[in-house]
Amino acid sequence: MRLISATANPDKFVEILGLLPKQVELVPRPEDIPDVAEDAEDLLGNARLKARAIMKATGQPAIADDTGLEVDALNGAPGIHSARFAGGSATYQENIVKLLEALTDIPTQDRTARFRTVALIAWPDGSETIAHGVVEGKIMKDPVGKLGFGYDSIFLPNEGLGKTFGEMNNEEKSRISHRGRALRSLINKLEFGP
Ligand code: ITT
Repeated sequence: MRLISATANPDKFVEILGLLPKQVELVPRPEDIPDVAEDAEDLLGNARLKARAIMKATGQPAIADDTGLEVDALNGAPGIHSARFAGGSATYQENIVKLLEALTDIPTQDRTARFRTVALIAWPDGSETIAHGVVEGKIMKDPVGKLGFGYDSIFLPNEGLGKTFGEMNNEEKSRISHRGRALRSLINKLEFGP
């Protein structure tokens, strides 16, 4: 099976590639496809916008993931605005600085948060396959670890034996991560030939 990746984020592409079984050939998003405006109300809506745009542009099944970091002390922010928390073209580092500043006075026990992913395949016949994944954790007071991407260095998963995602390689992270869970659930819904 051939799936076109809808993500324009190379860090996400590498994680998704590592999660798919050998029966699936993941093709990078063609570079000539323009940016897709992610202006839906929720993760599912944005995943759908991305996957459908790439499916329509290529005529092939396309896979998208939309992910948000929900911080309880900020009433669920940055959520669907995670990529642009510190502004339209914010870097990972600028987003982290803004988030840590927003949580300056919040004590450890109240720094609870979760990553949530919706993964979606848009098929050329108009149908969809959808799956969800969540990982619970806490926001650190300072970044720890240089692996991963995005907010990984400040996210301490409850199941991570004391390591942040920034201290885990892709395999360790994917075992418990939002994206790992969503992609495994998505794959379980697909039917492969012998
Ligand atoms: P595409 O929409 O092109 O796939 P994106 O980077 O905009 O790429 P999302 O909207 O899903 O992807 O993610 C929003 C942001 O959330 C992303 O830019 C990162 O800063 C952060 N993020 C997503 N997944 C993450 C992960 O596994 N670990 C840490 N941060 C993550």
